[in-house]
Formats: sequence, C-alpha cells, structure tokens
Amino acid sequence: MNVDGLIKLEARRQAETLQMIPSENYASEAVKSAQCSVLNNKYSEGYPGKRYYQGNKYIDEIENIAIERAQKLFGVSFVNVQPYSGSPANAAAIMATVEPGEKIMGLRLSGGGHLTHGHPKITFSGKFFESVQYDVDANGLINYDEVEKLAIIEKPKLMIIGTTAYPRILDFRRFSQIAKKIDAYVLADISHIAGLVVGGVHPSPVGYADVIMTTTHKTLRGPRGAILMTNDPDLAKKIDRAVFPGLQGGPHNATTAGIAVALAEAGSLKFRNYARQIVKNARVLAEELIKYGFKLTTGGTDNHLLVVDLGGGGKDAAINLEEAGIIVNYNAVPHDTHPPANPSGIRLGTPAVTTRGMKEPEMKLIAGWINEIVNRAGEGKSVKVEVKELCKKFPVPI
Ligand code: DSN
Repeated sequence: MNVDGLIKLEARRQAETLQMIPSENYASEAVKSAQCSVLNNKYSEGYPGKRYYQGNKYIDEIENIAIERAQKLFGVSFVNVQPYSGSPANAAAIMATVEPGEKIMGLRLSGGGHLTHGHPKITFSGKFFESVQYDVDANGLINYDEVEKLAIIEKPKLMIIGTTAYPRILDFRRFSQIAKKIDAYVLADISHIAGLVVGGVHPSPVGYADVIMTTTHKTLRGPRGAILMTNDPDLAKKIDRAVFPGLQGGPHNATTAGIAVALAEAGSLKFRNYARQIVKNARVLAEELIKYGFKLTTGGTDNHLLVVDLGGGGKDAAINLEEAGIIVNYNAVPHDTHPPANPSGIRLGTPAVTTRGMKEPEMKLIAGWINEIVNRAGEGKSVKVEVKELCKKFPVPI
C-alpha cells in the first residue's frame, strides 16, 4: 500500500479506537492546515529581524505572533518557539543553564520522570552531565523533604521538575524554595500538563522556575513542537543561543504557525472547559477502576493521567486492550522490579477522549471495559464492538 493509503488507514484507526495514551491528542484542522502549509518550504535560521536568509518577511510575523501569544497565555516575558520537540528543548534548557560535566538533578524515569531529565548512561543528559536522580516514595509521591536532603548533599546546578507518568499536582513553589537554598536553577518541564496550566486546573510554574519547557502537542493540543520560556533576561539570551546555533538549524516554520494557531485556541473559554473536563474524566476513570479492584499508583489522580499497577504483565495488558480498541501504553510503576520492556503497569490518560467530547458516563463505560479485558471478566470481542460504537457517537473533531 502507498503512503496515502496508509495515512487513510491511520485516520480510521484513530477514529475507531479510544486514544488513551496521556501524551496524545487530536490537533484541530486549523492547526494541521498551518502545519502542512507552504511554510514548510522556507529556511529561516536566526530569529525574527535577524535571519541569515532573505525572504523571511512573513515568517518573522508568524514567529512573532506565536511568541506574543505564548507570552500572554503563560504570563512570561520571553519565549523561544523554535525547539523541534521536547527532547531538543530540554537539551537547550540544560545547555543554557549549566556547563558540560556539571551536576543536574531530575526525577527518576520509573518514578514518572523523563529520559532527558538526567537518565543515566544512555541519554545526552546522563552522559554529558553528572546526573543525580530523586525518586518517588513508597506511595509513589514526590517527597519534597527527601528532594531537599538530596539537593543539599549533592548540590546540583540545575534541578528539574517535570513528569510523564505522575498523577499528582506538582509543588513548584516548594521545589523552587529548595533550589534557592543551594543556588540552583529550576527547569520546569510542563509538557504533560501545559494545557491544564493554561486551563487553570494545575498551578503554573511561572514565578518559581527559571526556565519552563513545554511540548505543544499533548494537553496543549497543537503541532508536535516545543517552546522555552523564562522571565530572566540573561537566561533568555542563553536559551536563544542554545537553540540556534547551539543545537538546531532552521526552525520548522510550519510548526511555528501551528503553534500560533494552537495557542489562540488555548486562550478560549472552550479550552478552559476542556481542561476542566480532562481532570474530571481522569478522576472518574480512576474511581471506577479502583472499584473494580485495580491498584493505582499514588491511589488516584489529580491531573490527566493514571498509572495502573498490575503487579506485572503491563505489556500483555496493553496488547489485549489494543485488540479491543483501547490504546494505552505499558509503563513502569515506581520501584518497578520488572524490566522496562515488560513493566508492571499501564498508563492511561483522558485528554484525547475529552477532546472527542466524552464525559463521566463514558469514563464509567471505559473502566468497565478495561476490567473486562485486563481481568478477563468478560467477552473481549463484544468490548471491541462497543468501543467502536462509542467512537462513532463521539467523532474525532475536525
Ligand atoms: N513520549 C512522551 C510521553 O508519552 O509521555 C514523553 O516524551
């Protein structure tokens, strides 16, 4: 089959299944049309007004609009919208704040952190910097007293707060108080929760983090990209230099336009309601799963995601759920004794199904189906049919 045919099949797969990977979502047609536009054809190394290529009159305007919208939405004075995605953006943030070989500190991957937050040995952040990692406690929670103890012993130059599989509110204030004691910079990676922050259902790190990074395609519902923000003029210059020419060449202008469109959408009342509903949906999904006897890390959720600790067999559970049309990812749980390729848990999120308009009653149905599939409490085949019917009632928005 050719690529066009495969794209059509993928569109059908997305429409007929429940996307419950918490980092995935559906970008609007307006975002996608900006992202697939003629802007793709243009090179524009540099920044608005200071390009190394001619012909950037309109690109400059578009990049400035994206910057201004992000400044307003997040309440920051400086924004760089050029990072290609989250990992390069974190690389730039680290490069802007510490020298190679200096010490950084982030949350362990199995505790819900990210590879770019100093995961040892195999990542740039663990290979080119000295990395120490904090972990979650026995209940799966970040214990800020323990973070403080470790920070005081290790004295990292950069402390990273940000998560990919942590279902609770992050205490940016407390984290920044700890960093101040050892004169460390704070990087807040809000990739997962950016949509919740601008939607008013998660506290903002502005005022507490020196640098804020977010991808633009998760709860924020834009194109695949990232932005870096700060209120520190000195760090602003360092961030710009780290992104270009430090790490990247020409920015992906079509993505920049998609980010500008997504940021306008994220400023609407409709978006605030969506953000609120994401959290309500996750809470109901968690409560229902608990009623079925599932064990959730930290005992529940305050945000858009939940991690189910199955005590093993996360991969099989994810495969079986996919068979029934419920798309999740297998995930490590805190202090997991099983390997990353077949960890103990699965991770579920509500952003994409909320974008489709699903609410509490649908979450109850989904929890029941997850129980049927994972606990083999029912007939898998009928779940597949029911999932498809539900998907038909809640079409992917265009
Ligand atoms: N891949 C993202 C996630 O799924 O959380 C993190 O980069």
